[in-house]
Amino acid sequence: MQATMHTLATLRQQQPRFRGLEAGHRACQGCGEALAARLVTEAAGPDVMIANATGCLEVFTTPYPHSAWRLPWVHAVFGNAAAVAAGIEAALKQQQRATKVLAFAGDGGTFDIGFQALSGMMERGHDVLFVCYDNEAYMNTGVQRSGSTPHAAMTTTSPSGKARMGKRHMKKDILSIISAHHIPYAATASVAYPSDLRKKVRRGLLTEGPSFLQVHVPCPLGWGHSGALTVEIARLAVQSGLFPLLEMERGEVVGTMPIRTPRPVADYLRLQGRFGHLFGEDHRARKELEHLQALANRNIERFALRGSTPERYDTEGADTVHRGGDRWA
Ligand SMILES: Cc1ncc(C[n+]2csc(CCOP(=O)(O)OP(=O)(O)O)c2C)c(N)n1
Ligand code: SF4
Ligand SMILES: [Mg+2]
Repeated sequence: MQATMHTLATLRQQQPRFRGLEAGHRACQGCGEALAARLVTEAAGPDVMIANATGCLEVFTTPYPHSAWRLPWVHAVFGNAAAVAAGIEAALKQQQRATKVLAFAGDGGTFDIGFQALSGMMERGHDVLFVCYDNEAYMNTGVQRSGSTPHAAMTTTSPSGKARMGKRHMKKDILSIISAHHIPYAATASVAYPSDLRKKVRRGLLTEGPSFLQVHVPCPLGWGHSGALTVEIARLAVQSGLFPLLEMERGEVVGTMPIRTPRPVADYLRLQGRFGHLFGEDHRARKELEHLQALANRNIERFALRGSTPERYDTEGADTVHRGGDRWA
């Protein structure tokens, strides 16, 4: 039997799925952001353009002269991904082209420095899907705290010691701030639930006007865990109620992923070095743990997340292992 000769090009042609982000980039092992970007671009398909803010995703995919992107992609600065995406969208509209526009940014490029550009883009009604890869700190520059860093998490600028136990302040409720713009579609997603994530990307892209997706992406380096635990940790964030999966239309919650059996927040926190000080001898630790548990309980109550019966689409029934995206012609 004659062996088929494969080149890299023929192997790629035979791959059933579209891959917008190619293997061979320089992210850390187990990087949740890299996995999420792959899933987002798989779901979005080839007819898109991306404006990407400065941050880990930009840096590990494009060390000059290489690029891991198989899509039209442009680097925006740290604070203006939404403005660049809005400009691209306006130009495409003028040319009467149907290509969709995505903006990518980390939590720093969304919650903090990128927020005014994002707010303006939403207020002007641009047809852009803004994806925030939320790893809860400024990872690219060495793990500084951001407006998204959770209360009590340790970063290089919110250390734990005599004066305080990690970050003093609360994680910003970005979804509420976004929903105050009354945009047609906003949602949260997690790398632990890829089918749910892909569905939300498609919904965002099908929506006319601005849409927003906040994806929870563990960062092994900044969170202090093994890269092998990325998906498990992301899943526990959802199952504990600390990171609820929601969909909103024009500011109203229209969908949630029910939690079948809520897990204690301690199960999520103790796997991560950034919360290690909460499990030592320090007498302040118990109070902090109670506080974080209360935040999770409040989410479960506020969004009525408690599932009463096992459902296919809940935190245990939802597809967490099915891999691969759509086939694109
Ligand atoms: C105006 C400006 N200030 C600071 C920086 C340095 N800087 C580049 S990326 C970054 C942090 C990015 O954090 P985030 O948006 O959360 O993305 P991550 O790297 O965590 O994915 C910082 C502080 C910059 N490039 N421009
Ligand atoms: S530092 Fe974190 S976000 Fe950046 S590449 Fe490594 S794992 Fe990914
Ligand atoms: Mg970040």
